[in-house]
Order: sequence, then C-alpha cells, then structure tokens
Amino acid sequence: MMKTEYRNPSSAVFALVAACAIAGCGGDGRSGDGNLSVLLEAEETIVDGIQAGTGDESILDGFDIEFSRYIATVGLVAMNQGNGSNAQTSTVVAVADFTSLGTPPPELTSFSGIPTGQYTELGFETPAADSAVVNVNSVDSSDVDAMIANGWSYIVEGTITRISDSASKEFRIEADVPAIYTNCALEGQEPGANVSRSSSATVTLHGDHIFFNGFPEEEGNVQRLAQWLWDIEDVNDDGVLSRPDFEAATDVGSLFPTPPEGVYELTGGPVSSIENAWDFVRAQLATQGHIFGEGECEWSPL
Ligand SMILES: [Ca+2]
Repeated sequence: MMKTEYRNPSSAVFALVAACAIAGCGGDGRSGDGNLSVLLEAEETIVDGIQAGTGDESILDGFDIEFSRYIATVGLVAMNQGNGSNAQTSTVVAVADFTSLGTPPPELTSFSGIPTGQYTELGFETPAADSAVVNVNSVDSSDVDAMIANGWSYIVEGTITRISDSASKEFRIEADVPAIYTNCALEGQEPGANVSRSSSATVTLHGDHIFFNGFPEEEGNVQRLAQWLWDIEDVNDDGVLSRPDFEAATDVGSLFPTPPEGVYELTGGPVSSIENAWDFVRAQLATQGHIFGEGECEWSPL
C-alpha cells in the first residue's frame, strides 16, 4: 500500500488523508501494511430458526420459532490497539437481511493501510439508518425507507408455532435499538481482532436473545422460553403481534415470572426498567451483537 513517491511532505499528507477518507480510517492517521475486512454473519438461529426441545439451545417450553425476515442495521466499527492507540473508525452503516446473507459472508466495511497488530478494543453499533446506509443483500427499498423514516435498527418477522397443537401466530418487531457494542472478545483469543496484511473479522448477530430468561454476561446457563410471546394478545386485531400489542402486554410478572414461580431475572439489561413486553424485546435485541460467532461484547444502556 501507499508505495507512491511523494515530492513533498504536504502531498503525502494529502494522499494519506484521502486514503483514509476512502477506507474510512481515522484516529491518528498512522499508516501501515494492515488490511482488515469486516464481514457480516448470522447465527444459525436466524437462518434455521429455533426449535422446541430439551437441548441446551432449544426452546424449552414447547414452541418453534421461524424467522422470515431478520433485517438489521450494523456499522460504525471502531477499534484501537489499546488505550486509544492507532484508533480506526468506519462511518459505514449497512442494512442486511440476516436470514439470507449467503456465502461467502458479505463485507460490512474494510480498513486498508493501517498499522498491523492486535486491535484489543473493538466494537460496533446497530444505529438508526440514514440515507447513506449500504444495502448489503437487496433488502426491499420499502423496508429500508421505513427503517430510515422511523429510526429502526431491526425489522424481525417470523412465526411462533405451539408444538402441542401446531397452532401458530405471526410476529413483526420493528424496533429502534441504537446499541453500542464495545470491547468485543472471543473467549480463548486475544481481545478484539488481529490485523495483518490480509485479515478479516466477523460481526455476528444472534437471533435467540428475545427468548432468554434474563441478561446473562455469559450465555452458557441461559434458558430459552417463548410462552411470553405466545401470551401476547393481538389487541389491535390485525393478525400479527407487533409493537402496539407488545406495549399493551404490561403484566410483566406473568409474562416473565421470577422465582419461585418462574426463572426470569429481568435486572441488569440495557433497559433499566422493563414495564412491558416491548421493553423486554428492545432490551434483548440490544445484547445480540457479537464477533467471531460467539465472541461477547459489552453493550450500552438504551
Ligand atoms: Ca397486532
């Protein structure tokens, strides 16, 4: 990278600034041989759904979940090599339907000509989209326009099916979830991502947190339950469970029973006080950002 000989220092600085403008790098502007491609990935729960069963990652109370659309905005990747050194930021925000990202995984953004090494602090956001949003996999323009107009980070649509009688209900979650994820790290590896001459990192969205029984720092002991979604009433009688219905579901104690009756623990999440099912959904969506599949990130309060 940047092999051009410059006749004077000011033109070199200009070229570096221009390269950063194209590549989206920032911070102190130091250049190097490092190149990082940041890819988008969906957890298999988004693509394959979540099945009823007794397994560690099954829905334990007898419901199947399928997602027909799982559209999200992801971007504003930021990273540095510790204490802010060699900070790199990307202004790119992408919108993608995570049910159909395909292979190889699409690129969210890239950094070119940056210092190599371990970027120990790495994060990203699920911000409100604006007109500059990059449509990664042909999301319907009507959906993108609605996300921009309403400040939504997510359009999640799917079906919940009760195993006992095969009855089903449709749900559609259109939500503003401007979560900021920081200090992402995959257990067993150095935090963040390593940047070499040709390297990649993966931003992964999970699809099952709205069925978690709380807001655990680690997902190992979590239980997945869906009775609460089934119990929401279609108060506006339009045949789909959506925001007005979730907001009208205010009996938090029966939807998300705490011990000894139930297993929910609603404290410690991104929404300080969960007053209805909509608060619960937004809070859980704000914890779904990961790197490299299962790498956890710290999340901000909404
Ligand atoms: Ca409804």
